[in-house]
Amino acid sequence: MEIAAEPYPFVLDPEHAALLIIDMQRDFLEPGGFGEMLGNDVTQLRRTIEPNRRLLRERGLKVMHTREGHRPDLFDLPQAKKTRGRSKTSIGDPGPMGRILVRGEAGHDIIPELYPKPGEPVIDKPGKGAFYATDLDAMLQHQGVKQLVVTGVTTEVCVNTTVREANDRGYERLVLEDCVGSYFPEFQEMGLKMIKAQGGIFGWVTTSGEILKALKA
Ligand code: C5J
Repeated sequence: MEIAAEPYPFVLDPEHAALLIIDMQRDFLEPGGFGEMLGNDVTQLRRTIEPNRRLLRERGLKVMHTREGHRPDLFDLPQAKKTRGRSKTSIGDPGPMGRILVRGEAGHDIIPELYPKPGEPVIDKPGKGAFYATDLDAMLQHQGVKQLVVTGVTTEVCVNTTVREANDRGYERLVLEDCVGSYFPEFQEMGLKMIKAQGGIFGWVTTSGEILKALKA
């Protein structure tokens, strides 16, 4: 199934593809969450909710979700990650929606609009990349997945890191530009340009409209 994409059409094999939705968590997307507390404009991320929801409704692909966060005892939180940013409130501290980026807390969970359905695995990851210290690679291999359709937030951080990790592991990667978001418009633009530059050095970029068109055909 050929999908119009940049830098050139992507040949999707739905039997061997999965939709990987990165970190659509309340603390990153919701007004009043950790992201907004740090001064970020969450509307830049919230515009991705509806296209992701349309994609999920179509149900043409296996679906996996990720969440960035840490064990309640924080044994998996590097000190360098905890102290970076010199913020008065950091990961593990009480935040507006429970302890910040700690598993089991309200803010760590996925937004209700995209909440995983039974049978859709959720990968809890302590890092930015979804492959680091998780069983994602094993799950993809056992499910015969060779292609990843990647959506979620944020474009230049967890999406880009995961796409690069997937590149080194031999997966093909298609990123949907209207379904990924950054708090910073310039990073959104550059984050996507970096993926598709040099003949698609980290992958292909298209829109949810193009993939939905192909899946419905
Ligand atoms: C993600 C972040 N999910 N920006 N995290 O991108 O810290």
